[in-house]
Amino acid sequence: MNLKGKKVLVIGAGKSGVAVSRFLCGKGAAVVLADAGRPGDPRGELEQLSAAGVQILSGGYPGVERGSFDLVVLSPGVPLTEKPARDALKHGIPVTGELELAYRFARAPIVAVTGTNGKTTTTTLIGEIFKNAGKNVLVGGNIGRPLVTEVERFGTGDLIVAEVSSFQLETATTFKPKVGVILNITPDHLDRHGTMENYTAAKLKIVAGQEPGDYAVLNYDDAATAALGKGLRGKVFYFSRQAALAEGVFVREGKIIAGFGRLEEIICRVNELGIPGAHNLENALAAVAAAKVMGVESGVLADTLRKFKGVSHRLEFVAEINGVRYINDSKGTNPDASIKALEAYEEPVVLIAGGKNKGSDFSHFAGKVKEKARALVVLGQSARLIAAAARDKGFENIYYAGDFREAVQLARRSARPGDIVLLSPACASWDMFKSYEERGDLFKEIVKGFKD
Ligand code: UMA
Repeated sequence: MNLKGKKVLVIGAGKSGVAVSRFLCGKGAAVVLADAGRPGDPRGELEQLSAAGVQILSGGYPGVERGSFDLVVLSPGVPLTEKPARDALKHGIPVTGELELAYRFARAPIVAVTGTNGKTTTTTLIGEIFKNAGKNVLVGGNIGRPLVTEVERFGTGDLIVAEVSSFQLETATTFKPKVGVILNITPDHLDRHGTMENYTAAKLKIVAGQEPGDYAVLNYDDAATAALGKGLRGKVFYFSRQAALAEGVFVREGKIIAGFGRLEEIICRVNELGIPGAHNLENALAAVAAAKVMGVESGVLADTLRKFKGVSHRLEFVAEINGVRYINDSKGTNPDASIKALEAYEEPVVLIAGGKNKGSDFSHFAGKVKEKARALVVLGQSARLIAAAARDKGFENIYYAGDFREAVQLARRSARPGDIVLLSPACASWDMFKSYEERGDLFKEIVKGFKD
């Protein structure tokens, strides 16, 4: 891909757009970076880009006509229905995204991970496994580190482990990882994708372009995901928590086993895993499968699985105060993720939930609240929707919080010694925060301010 002298329009001046603009600039392209909003510039990145010759437009987009641009690059948060994307496609100007761009410049093989939930944990764990196996590894993507920033520093003997979202896959065209992992597919981002079919189609792109010699690692227990294995050209390697597989990674008698036809290898015992919950077992099985098809030795795998303690904002222990344990699961950004968080604990839970509504249905989640929670504190754009769903299930111990700080205080007051206060909002953070990280960090700060 020759970018020298090309006129490129980048839409969205967030993490992705800034990284893409810097990359394109380095390749000698003439870059216009446009944002519908008015993004701040706390780290002076936009100022640096501007000094490097990038034209920055905020509060709207420039017109896109035939000949005005050679390429349009969308940030993941920008849908294909935005005007510059529609106009570009109308005029035959290619539209792409950061994932595809990074792929075109990648020399290292890629292990890519998608799924509605568990992406970050699994990506991080796979990264750790390969690091422990002695590989030079780039871990990036949707996890918060745009691949394009560092992709060229990694050679054919190295490895890229990428978390990829449905948003990023939507603009991928030739992206083809050596190993593509799909963890699960449950309703999420329906406000963006419209239907489950569209959302699934975006996820499928991670393995759709694979060829013989590539691997598709799929969840055998998740019907929607398992079904995607039909008709792929890459080799399908399943993982399962529930069924013993002739070929794949599975659990038998409390042990994680990798099976290759008649050959079986015991990796370690399930109860040796350092991350809690059935969903994390699935993440571990997926990571083992991805590592095994790439030839990682079982000893390295077992060692990493025992040491790995999970990622921030995902069932992250914050503190124990007056016998109450506070858990930060700010990354629980859809109902299914928060159901899994609730299922991970035996103790009564005081749950803090609510945030930006992404078109989710909260009824199943509300059933789990009724089963597991002592109290529910709701806040944000979807507070009333969640409260109504809980009431429909016969759950009445609900508190409305005006802001985030009040929500944590209300949860503290409702909790009794032995309880868990769990922040797992089942919603995106974008109605009140810039990101789930900002939301989780504030939770930790407030909790750490509580005195015994
Ligand atoms: N913007 C527009 N027009 C639009 C929408 C947004 O101009 O139609 C502008 C906004 O005003 C803002 C900028 O675009 O200034 C934000 O771009 P973005 O939403 O793509 O966010 P980035 O900061 O670039 O972060 C993106 C991913 N964000 C999203 O997919 C929403 C980050 O994933 C990712 O870590 C980062 O690129 C680096 O690759 C976050 C995420 O929430 C973690 N992902 C979703 C998820 O995991 O559920 C998919």
